[in-house]
Amino acid sequence: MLRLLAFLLAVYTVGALCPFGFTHYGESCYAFIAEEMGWDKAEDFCLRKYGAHLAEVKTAGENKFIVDFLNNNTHTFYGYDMWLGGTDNTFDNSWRWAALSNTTLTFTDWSPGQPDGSFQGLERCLELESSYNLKWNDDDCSDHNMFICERPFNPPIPPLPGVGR
Ligand SMILES: *[C@@H]1O[C@H](CO)[C@@H](O)[C@H](O)[C@H]1NC(C)=O
Ligand SMILES: *[C@@H]1O[C@H](CO)[C@@H](O)[C@H](O)[C@H]1NC(C)=O
Ligand SMILES: [Ca+2]
Ligand SMILES: [Ca+2]
Ligand SMILES: [Ca+2]
Repeated sequence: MLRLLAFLLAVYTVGALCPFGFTHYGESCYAFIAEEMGWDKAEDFCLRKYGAHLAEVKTAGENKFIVDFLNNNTHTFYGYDMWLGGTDNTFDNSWRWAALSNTTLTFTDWSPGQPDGSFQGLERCLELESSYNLKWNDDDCSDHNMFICERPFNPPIPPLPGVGR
């Protein structure tokens, strides 16, 4: 019983409320997936495997967290582009976080000259482009990229009875 309490307390205090392999930032947990696939397959992977979606990056702080994580883990991610959950699937430069919330992009971090839809007008999925210092780029959705899944951080569990009072 004591051991169980100690375990619960440890989980509680380190805030380990993201699933294994996920990293916590703000209200969300993120998994950085070192497998390459097309945008649709990547979204499906997040959903099937983790009940998550491709990441929706809505603030400068969230963007910085993701870029910092990738720069801190260059042994795995250096030189790879990373899908995010944004698409322009109506071909009219109306970018949306289509994977989950279907809201328009508010914060953006486009690389200069992007989005340019340059692949025969078919670049309509959002990525962090390694050759643009992980700034945002539109690219062909069928390209095989690594990607980032995001799911909500579990709400804090209530205080344990008799602990910390
Ligand atoms: C990146 O590394 C720095 C320096 O060790 C650390 O302070 C920061 O929390 C790390 N950020 C992420 C998102 O891993
Ligand atoms: C997303 O929102 C747009 C604009 O409101 C709407 O036209 C579109 O049908 C929505 N898509 C989905 C999948 O809900
Ligand atoms: Ca988000
Ligand atoms: Ca690319
Ligand atoms: Ca582009």
